[in-house]
Amino acid sequence: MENYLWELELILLESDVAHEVADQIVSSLREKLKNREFSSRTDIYSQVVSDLREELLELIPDGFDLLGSNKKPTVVMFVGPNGAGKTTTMAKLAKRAIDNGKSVVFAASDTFRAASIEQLEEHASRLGIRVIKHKYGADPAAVAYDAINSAKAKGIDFVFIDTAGRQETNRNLMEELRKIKRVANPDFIVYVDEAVAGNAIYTRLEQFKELGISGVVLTKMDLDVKGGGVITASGFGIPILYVGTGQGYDDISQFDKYEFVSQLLS
Ligand SMILES: Nc1nc2c(ncn2[C@@H]2O[C@H](COP(=O)(O)OP(=O)(O)OP(=O)(O)O)[C@@H](O)[C@H]2O)c(=O)[nH]1
Ligand SMILES: [Mg+2]
Repeated sequence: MENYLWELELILLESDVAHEVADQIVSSLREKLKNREFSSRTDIYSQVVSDLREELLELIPDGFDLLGSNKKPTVVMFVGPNGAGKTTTMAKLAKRAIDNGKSVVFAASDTFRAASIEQLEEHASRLGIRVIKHKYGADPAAVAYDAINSAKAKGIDFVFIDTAGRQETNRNLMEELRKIKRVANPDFIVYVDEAVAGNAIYTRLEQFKELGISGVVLTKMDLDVKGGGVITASGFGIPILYVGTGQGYDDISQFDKYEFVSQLLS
């Protein structure tokens, strides 16, 4: 039995699952298998696979579609590391919302990175969405505040708040994000990371977790990924809501854990 579990731990690590989460899965599987009786080797193998399936389905929380929210406006704040795909994901979800007959306004609360406001405006003009913006270097929380007020005045369904991803020594990103949260009081805080980051998602998400993350979006699933990112992110008990599967606006889908686990174990 220990051999199987050891082999499984290696497979998880090779699939780029963070060791903290791999350990968690293997220990819990060991407990499940402890009291079982086996008559043959193949028996053990198939039991391990079926217990692993059950274990993964228990570990990975059920997702939900935040675009189903009927609160007006529903305020969603997007956070995550540099270059993970926050702005692109916001645009994709905005397109989805519009396709469902909803309206969206963007808050350009990344007032830090060069060209971030123009990038957001480019998406917005293609999608026919208004952007609430201030100047570069302005207070991101104030931008969010203005966007929410504008949405309230105009009866807009969703406010999507873009935020900066970069951390600089003289600027505390977490402090800034906490302030936006305090001022905007978002209904959802969405953590966006790239699936290709695999086990590295563990330390990154650990940093952002204190904000109170409602759900995760994993981008770049179209690139070569081994599934480790999904399992690692799930180790925090936070649901994965959507996966990004390309650079186009329609390259996003709701995450389906049953499909994911089936593919992983096939
Ligand atoms: N292949 C692929 N590329 C993606 C996906 N999502 C985003 N990208 C690309 O990733 C790059 C970074 O995306 P952004 O949306 O600018 O990322 P960001 O998190 O806003 O970046 P910063 O604002 O600089 O922190 C862009 O070139 C996107 O086109 C995806 O699902 N698949
Ligand atoms: Mg961005």
